[in-house]
Amino acid sequence: MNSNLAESQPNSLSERQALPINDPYQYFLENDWTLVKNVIPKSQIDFLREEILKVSENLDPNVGTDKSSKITKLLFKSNRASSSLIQAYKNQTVQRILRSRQKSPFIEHSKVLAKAPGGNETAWHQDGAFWQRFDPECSMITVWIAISEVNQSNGCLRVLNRDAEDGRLFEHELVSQGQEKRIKQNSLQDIISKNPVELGIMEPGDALIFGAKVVHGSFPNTTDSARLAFKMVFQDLNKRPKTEPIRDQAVILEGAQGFVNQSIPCFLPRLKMRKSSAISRIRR
Ligand SMILES: O=C(O)CCC(=O)C(=O)O
Repeated sequence: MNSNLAESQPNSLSERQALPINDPYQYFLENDWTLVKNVIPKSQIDFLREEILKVSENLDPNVGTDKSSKITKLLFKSNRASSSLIQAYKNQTVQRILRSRQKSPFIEHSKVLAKAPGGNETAWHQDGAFWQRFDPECSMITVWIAISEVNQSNGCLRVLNRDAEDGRLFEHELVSQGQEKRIKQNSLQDIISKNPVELGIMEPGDALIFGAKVVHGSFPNTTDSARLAFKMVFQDLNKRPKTEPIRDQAVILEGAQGFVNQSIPCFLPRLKMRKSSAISRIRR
């Protein structure tokens, strides 16, 4: 857990609101992250939240943000829930953003991210530090969708805006019994002092979208309710190293406008999966 930043900037952040972003696509091009409003309509979000809550009774506050794949799989047993997530993927702005970097995006992985009441903060990190083997160019893009309201009290994301050091992947160290990584403390102090922190304050259905080098983390959840989110992480099929087979849970669909995960069984009949040819393409 990284307490240094929280201690170094407690008050400057307490009154802050989310940035108003007028042109999310342009903002992404300039900053490597952005916020897109309403990628899942409010009418569908309540259902998604209920579905997640049904299977989220035993969240552990000590793990920061719970990333159980069991919850994700259970969620996707519901056709209605999965349709909402397809809708988020097909959102015009989300598509423009993904396509600005990726010719053939597929879901490399997806997770429900539930922060329990009392859940710890998630330390400052860059996702690229976790993915170097299979995403050496740091080209993967995360679409992090708020399922509940997300604010500073219940553990919203916080991101650092780009600066002159843009393009660097910082040194990380393992924390939380090797389950998480954080940027090493000496680098962190330096980065934090030079870069503005922005908060991902979001309404249910909004999406924070960010590249693999964006320095980010999340606040602790000091409320009595779980903070719920869902993320889909996209990779360009062409950027996957030939030596790294697509993980079992990722399925490539040729000819479809996007690619889905094997842990989402309800997608498969609808989109007529052609897994074997795609995987052999990847392994070539
Ligand atoms: O959802 C959270 O609290 C943290 C998520 C995160 O940092 C990540 O997925 O990289």
